[in-house]
Parts: sequence; C-alpha cells; structure tokens
Amino acid sequence: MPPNLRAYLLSALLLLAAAGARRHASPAANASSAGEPVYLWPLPKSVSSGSRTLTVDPDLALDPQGPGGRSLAVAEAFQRYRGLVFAPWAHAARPRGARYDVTRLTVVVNSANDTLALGVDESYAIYVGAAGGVNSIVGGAIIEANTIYGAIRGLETFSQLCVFNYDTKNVEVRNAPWHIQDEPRFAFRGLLLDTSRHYLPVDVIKQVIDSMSFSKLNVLHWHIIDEQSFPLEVPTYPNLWKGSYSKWERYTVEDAHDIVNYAKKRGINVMAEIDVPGHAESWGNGYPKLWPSPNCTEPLDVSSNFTFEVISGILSDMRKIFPFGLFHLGGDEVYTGCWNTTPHVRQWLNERNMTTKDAYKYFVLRAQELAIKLNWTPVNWEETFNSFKENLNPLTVVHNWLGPGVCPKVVAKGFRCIMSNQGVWYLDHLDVPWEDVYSGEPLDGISDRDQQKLVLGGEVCMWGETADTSDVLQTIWPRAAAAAERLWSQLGAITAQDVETTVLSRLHYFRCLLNHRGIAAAPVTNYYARRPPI
Ligand code: CP6
Repeated sequence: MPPNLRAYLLSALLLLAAAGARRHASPAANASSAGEPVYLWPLPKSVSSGSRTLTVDPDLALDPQGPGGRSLAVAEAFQRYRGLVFAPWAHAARPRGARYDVTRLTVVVNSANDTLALGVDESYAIYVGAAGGVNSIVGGAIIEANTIYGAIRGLETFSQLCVFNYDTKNVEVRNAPWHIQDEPRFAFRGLLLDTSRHYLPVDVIKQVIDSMSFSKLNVLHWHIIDEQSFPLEVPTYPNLWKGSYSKWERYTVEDAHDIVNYAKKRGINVMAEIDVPGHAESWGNGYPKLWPSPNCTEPLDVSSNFTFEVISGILSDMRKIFPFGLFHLGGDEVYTGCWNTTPHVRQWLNERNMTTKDAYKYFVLRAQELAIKLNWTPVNWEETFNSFKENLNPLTVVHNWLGPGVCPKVVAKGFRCIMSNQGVWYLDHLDVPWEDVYSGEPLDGISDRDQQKLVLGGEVCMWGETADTSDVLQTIWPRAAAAAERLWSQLGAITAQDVETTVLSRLHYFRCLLNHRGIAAAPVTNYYARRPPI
C-alpha cells in the first residue's frame, strides 16, 4: 500500500471514530464542516487530505488547458458536473459580495484523441488547493489527465469532494488540500442490461449510463435481443424487429446511435450482444425459416446458409453503430435436442458425420469468423470454452457466469476472460447481499502474473426477466457499486478496510449521492436498525 494511502486510511479511521454516531449520516442530513470525513466511491489509488474547508463558487469556471482540455467533451462534462454539484445550491440566494475559495477548475488534458476503447488511459490526478498550491493554482482546483476519459473520471471524483452545507448554503470542499492520484485496476468494468425480456426506453438506458459513470463503470453490455423479443431495427433484414413486443417497444438505428454517443460522452463503451444459436427464438417471428421447424424454434437452424446470411447482415448493420472493439456472440445454454429430431437437420448432421456438439462448435466458430471479419474481438459465454476449449478462435474473450473457477482455466489456456460469477455478480439474484457482491474477485485462483493480465475485468449482470423500467435502477443500485469499487480500486485499498465500518459508511453515502442525482437506488441495508443510539 502506498504510504500516503496508509496515512489517509488512518486519518479516515480517526475521523470516523470522532464522528461517532454520525458515522452513517447522509450528506444531506449532516451539516457539520471541519472534521467530517469525505466519502469517495470507488476509493482512489492514492489520496492525501488536510483540514481546511474551502468554499466553492457557484459560478465555478472551467479553465481548459491542453489540446484535450479545450475539447467540447470536457466542456460538456464540466457543465454536467457543475449542475450536479450545485443542484441544492439552486435554492440559495447568492449573497452580495460573497467570496469563495475555489473559483476555477483547471482541467489539463494532454491529448485531443477522443477514441474510446478498451484500455484507454483513464488515469487522472487532482489537486484541490489552499494558497500557494502546485502549478500556481492558488485557492483553486486542478485535474490533470492524459485523455478526456481520464478527465471525466477526475471530474466525477472532484464532484464527490464537493459537499453542500445546508447551514451555510455553500458548496464546500472539506479536508483540503487534496492530492489524489488514480487509475483503474481493471480495463473492463461492465454492467449487463437486458432489453429483450422487458423493453427499456432509451431514457431509462441513459439513466443507467449516467449512474454507471458515477461509479466509474465503463462498459455497458447491451444484451439487446433474446428469445422473448427482438427490439432492434436491422435495415438489412427489416422483418427482424417484427419480433419486438409491440411497435412502441423498439429501438431504431437512430436510437442505438443516440445511446452509443451518450455513453461515449461519459467514457462508457457499449458492447452489443446477439446471443446465438440459443436465445434467438424471436428472430423467427420475422423470418420463420431461421427456425429448424415450427416445433423446433430454438436453437437457430445450423444446417441452413440463410441463418449465417442473416447473422452476417445483422453484424454488418451493427458494425456501423457500435465502434467498441468487443462484440458478444453469446453461445450459452444451447440445447441441441431438437436439431437431432428435425429431419432435415438430422440429415445434414449425418452427411457430415457430425454430432450435435460438433454442430454447436461449427455454429459458434462460423459466427466468430463473421465478427472477426468485421474487425471485432468475439466474446462468448463460458459454455463455448467448456465445450471445445482450444478449438475456440484464439482471439476469443471468454465470459464467465456459471460459477467460480473458470477464468483460471481460461487464462491457463491463453484466452482472455471476464468474470461474472452468478453467485456474486448476478443482480437479478435479489438475495445476494452487497457484501457478497463486494467479495467477488476476478483474480481468485490466478497467481501467475502473465495469466492475471489476461483477466480483462468483470461485469455485473442485470437480467431482465423480473425487472423493467419500474424497478431496474433500484435493482442495479447500490449493489453494482460494490462491484464497481472491486473493479476500480487497488486490492490493497479494499482489503485494508473493514467492510462493516468504513466501506459501509462510504456505500451509504454513495447510495445517497445517487438518490440526490435522481437515481432511484435502493437502501444499502437495514440502516435504521444498525444506527448507533444518539
Ligand atoms: N439469458 C441469457 C439469461 C441467462 C443467461 N443467458 C441467465 C441464466 C441463469 C441465471 C440468470 C440469467 N437469462 N441469454 C446466462 C448467461 Cl440464474
């Protein structure tokens, strides 16, 4: 652990002890200033703080520096965060002649390259100063980053340093001066959203994207289509979205572009999925020939070239929408029984001397080739690896879900891996408490350094069978935040803390922050029963 972090943890613990009964107090409920801990989520790599309280000017100005600092993306991100930080201030009258300590936020971004990709540099440093600070910033604040995406992460952290004081009606930065240096532990920090089991309106998806950026998650895994419905417009095969629930429960190509652009502005990649050959029954509503027969509607017909023409058409259309380098091809839960019992498929298998397992492999590899030709890295659910291991294309990223222990085998074979162990990271499992989510560890069972590097990160999954617009955000939050910290923060920072005390109070605070920002996050736990007597 870096020495300054250790010092921070120590002082944080002392402050918590001093705060006593107010330990779990929400930002809104607590108006004391000096000596109150500042709650950051996820915890940065290195932090040092002081003991001064600085007021922040409601007319806080952006001072953009460097080629990337002067980009529209940074200007827009600054305005978004200014709006969030000063939302409670909107009810305060600006005192005449008031003076503030922090009047400018300097944002230095070294590169103007706005390409968003896996592994993009998300590091940043923050200084929030007292007089005579670094870089001639006097009573001001500075964020430095190599890319605009680092700057966006830094703006989030800066916004979490800003606390509204309901007594003085000022936004203040407590415990200044702050020095923070930060970067993610894993490049892939995902959340799966399922729009096939229940349609989610574009605005709801945007809320999910907003909330992801608050916890520094950076991949929206959009499980667009499944057996229940096909909500996406595919111009090359325009009958496909006849498989939507209704004509109102559809995404146009324009909607999809809108989502991708909205996510990009928040440093979030969109990884789209078409789950083949199982989980694809809805495709046949528009093109019944994709079904082996009327009583065998899943998996897709492996024996027909038309099946692969449609996949190719979908992928070509989607390539124009989704610039992210990874594309998810599913491949899970493929029950091939009715391939065997459908005469023309049975004949096709016999002619090739293939078992249904061979045909499953043939299907997955052929779909992978189509994605690779479009310059995509294929991602597949772990059954593909479990079934045919090194026969998978070496480019494949294997996506774990069935339980622990697969990623160690995957990386030992030289494949890359994403962890989503359903025992801890399936958000639709409502009985999994946040502590279990927090305990999920992508590198469990992997000690070799080179093999560890093959673990891209992890993803929490919000499957849609039992959640829709009415409850999807409170099902995701606050538990997804536990995984977000696991994926962002250094391992030392997490294990050094007592999950029951400092982590819990920060998570309570983060949940409240989400509520303040309009995200309907559920309570972390039975808060009042645990509250110490005042
Ligand atoms: N849909 C798809 C699902 C699931 C999977 N794939 C799933 C399976 C078991 C549980 C939760 C979700 N609903 N396409 C598995 C990856 Cl418990």
